[in-house]
Amino acid sequence: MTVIYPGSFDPVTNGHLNIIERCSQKFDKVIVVILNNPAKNPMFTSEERKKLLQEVTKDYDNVEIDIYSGLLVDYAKQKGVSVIVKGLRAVSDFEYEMQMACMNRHLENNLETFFLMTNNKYSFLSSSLVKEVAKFGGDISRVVPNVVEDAINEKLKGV
Ligand code: COD
Repeated sequence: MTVIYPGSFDPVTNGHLNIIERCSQKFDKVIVVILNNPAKNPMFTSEERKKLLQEVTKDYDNVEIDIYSGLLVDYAKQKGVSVIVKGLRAVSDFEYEMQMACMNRHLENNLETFFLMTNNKYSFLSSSLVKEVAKFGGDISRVVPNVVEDAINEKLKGV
């Protein structure tokens, strides 16, 4: 079975990577797609996010990285995939994720969303917090891959 793991990935964290790794072990193919979340103002361009995701997933043969501009349901239809995977960190994620899952199924009846619980180690982790900690000089070396840490620091130098 092929699944789609959608997100902003601005940038990819060890929490995202853990979900990707677990999906790659359970499913035949995982398409990680970078989409636009209108509520967020990204630090990285979609192409930069794609490069970082490609770099940190290069050891997984069944993981593909893509970018799409538009509705997730349209992307899924285009790819012929009917299962979306999302990660859940805390109760606070639940309401928003449930709304999106229901709206996506409302738009495309055949589309299911499977949820994977975060690994406890990463339950506190989000791209936004990582960027905030880095901005104020905190240590992010244990929450993102090295290449992502370097990319964030590079961006912050340019601010
Ligand atoms: N542990 C486990 N899971 C995690 C962790 C962690 N530490 N961090 C993040 N995750 C999960 C999130 O819960 C989410 O499922 C996924 O990883 C991606 O997270 P983000 O933060 O990178 O991405 P989001 O939440 O901003 O993604 C939102 C989308 C871009 C998927 C959404 O806005 C969307 O579908 N946009 C396209 C337009 C569309 O179709 N809109 C209608 C939606 S109903």
